[in-house]
Amino acid sequence: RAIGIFDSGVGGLTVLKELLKVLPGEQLYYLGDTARVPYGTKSPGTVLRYAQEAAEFLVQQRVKMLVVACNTASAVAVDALEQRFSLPVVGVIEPGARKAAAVTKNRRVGVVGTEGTIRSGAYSRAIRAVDPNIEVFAAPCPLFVPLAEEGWADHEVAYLTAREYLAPLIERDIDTLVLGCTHYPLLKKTLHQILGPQVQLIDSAAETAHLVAGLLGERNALRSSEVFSPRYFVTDESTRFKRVGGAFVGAELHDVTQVDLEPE
Ligand code: DGN
Repeated sequence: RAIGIFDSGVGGLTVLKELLKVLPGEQLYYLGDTARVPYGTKSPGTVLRYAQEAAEFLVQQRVKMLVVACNTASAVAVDALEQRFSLPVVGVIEPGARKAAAVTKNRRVGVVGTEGTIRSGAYSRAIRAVDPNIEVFAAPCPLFVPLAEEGWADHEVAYLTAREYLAPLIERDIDTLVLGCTHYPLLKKTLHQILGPQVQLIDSAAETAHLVAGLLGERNALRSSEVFSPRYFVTDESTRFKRVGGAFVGAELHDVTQVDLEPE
């Protein structure tokens, strides 16, 4: 049975890409709610409802596990999904938070994400649950999402935008920065340039893939000789998803089906 991954749109493909690296022998089903993206600016109640509908769809496809690839949805929906469905539910916040708490030396951690993710305080809570002595400084960086989708992650505009957003975090002398949004791994190079080599970037997508691999027994899957290509489901027409998503994954996306999540 497949692993079900969902996100508000193309961003969660950064998580899918990491999963493909560590679990090439697993069938992946990816649902991008492209008709209702973005989740990052919406209220927690709306995001929770969207996440429940997305999860319901994947459960109907008989997936064995749910990966909530969207940080905004992970921040508000993981507990509710765990209660509603009897299968493992993995969000992206916990793995990124744990890694950040493990690597910080000066116990000053920065978190960047969408408005919704930062407003929820989910990363701060998860980091401080590991070590209450860590100080967490958070900054919403909403413009990173369209910059990444436009293919401008390494462009001067991205650099100037990032410099504005990161200035308050640099002032706080952070030594670790959590990339708390699906799109932000694409900006790693730009963020490194601004923060310098002394600040470690934590990629929640990669950390989540490692956690999933651990849960499934990584070695068994890696020994599998069969390599599956993912199936994609989207809620809007698929043209833009294929174009922008293809650039996120670094490969052409085949097998994309449009579906309707809204109850009749
Ligand atoms: N996928 C969202 C997240 O990780 O928070 C970003 C895209 C969005 O919905 N704004």
